[in-house]
Amino acid sequence: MSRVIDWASLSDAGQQAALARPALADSASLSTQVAEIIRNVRANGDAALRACSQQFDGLESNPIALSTTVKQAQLAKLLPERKAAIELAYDNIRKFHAAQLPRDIEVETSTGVMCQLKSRAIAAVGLYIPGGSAPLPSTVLMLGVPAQLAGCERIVLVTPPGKPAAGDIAPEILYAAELCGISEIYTIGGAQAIAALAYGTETITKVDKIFGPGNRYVTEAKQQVSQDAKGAQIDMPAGPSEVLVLADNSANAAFVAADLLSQAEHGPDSQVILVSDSSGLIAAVQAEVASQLSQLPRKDIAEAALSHSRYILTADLAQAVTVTNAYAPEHLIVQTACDDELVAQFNSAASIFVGKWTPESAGDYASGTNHVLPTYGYSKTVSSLSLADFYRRFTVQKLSAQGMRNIGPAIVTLAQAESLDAHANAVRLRLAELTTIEG
Ligand code: HSO
Ligand code: ZN
Repeated sequence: MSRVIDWASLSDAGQQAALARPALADSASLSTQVAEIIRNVRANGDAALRACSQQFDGLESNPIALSTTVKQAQLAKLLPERKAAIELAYDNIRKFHAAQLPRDIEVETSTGVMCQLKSRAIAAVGLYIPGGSAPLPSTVLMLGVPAQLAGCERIVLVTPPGKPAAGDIAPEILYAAELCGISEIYTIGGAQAIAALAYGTETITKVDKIFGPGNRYVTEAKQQVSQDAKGAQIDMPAGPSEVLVLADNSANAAFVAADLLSQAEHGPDSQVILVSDSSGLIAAVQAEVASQLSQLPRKDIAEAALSHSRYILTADLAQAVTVTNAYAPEHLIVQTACDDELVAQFNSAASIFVGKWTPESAGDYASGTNHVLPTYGYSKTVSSLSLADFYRRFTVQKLSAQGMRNIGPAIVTLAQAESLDAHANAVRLRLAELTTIEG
């Protein structure tokens, strides 16, 4: 169990260290390995993908494209209560994202000068759905619902091949995909899947933008393809998942512990932090964590994450808010006697969960908000995934003769100030023509 950090007793450097994220280890060799996988997929297409399935997933054969027959056979296994739960989550996520529909705007900035801002769906998007220790149908909904609402022409889903056969994709993933109108599904994962989406192979046509969480290889591959103009855009940078709970002595220690553990079970590198002005609450939460942990099937993973968890005692709630803002957590849960007052003071969390009835699990699955969020402190400037991420925005403008008369002289002056004479001429010629017409 981690020791309690007394915030007020730390130096500035100590405070910074207490909130530091783990260094993303081994990045030089990771980036070389990933670059080699990408090179291989670009050079050898499907054959490279099949070789990767053999090497990394231990599969003798992988047809890559999921067939309708295999899909139907998997879907038949879906339990009715799971189907209903997926439908409830789908409806709420759809409602919340449908309300985010961008509207085109048109503004006449000066008389005769019309400026428009328009949004159009990105044509082809690729959704990466992790397999690994837990397949995540909820992530299909978080990515698939906005892609569907935006009206992307192609929505491609890739997910690791499954065991023992390549088509063993969880029925929950397939049903969530079906609700989102996704029919193009490929059984590949890892950096090779990102390479295939970004550059295309014989079977997979390239996409414009890649979304979704993944392990270190997937994250690194997304970074690399996004830096290549011939590659693909990506949703956001990513690091290990995090939760910070801010609680006072009015909080329910069992609820707080359960929330910390729900993040800890995601992976050994998950970040879990409790900030409180009450040493009594911290002690109660630590006791609860110990007892709840022993019951968890994924206790080994959670325990590994908890070994670098932090319990921070602050002098008061104001200091707790300062700590929270400095850390900039991906998920922030607040359970105090004055939640609403505190919410107004948070300035850097990606997704905030307010009050004892609002566990992170609500937003992870079914309340309607998106669970694809910036981690690793990026939430200071990067936003949580929203409908806007599935669009590109562009502008349209049109000047009438009157518009040219109105702003032309100012443009000439500015062009001269920048010593860009050709720019000035493009306007001068027109102003001269207008004088001729007017006689
Ligand atoms: N907490 C994860 C999302 C998730 N949780 C999926 C359960 N399933 C990252 O926001
Ligand atoms: Zn989660």
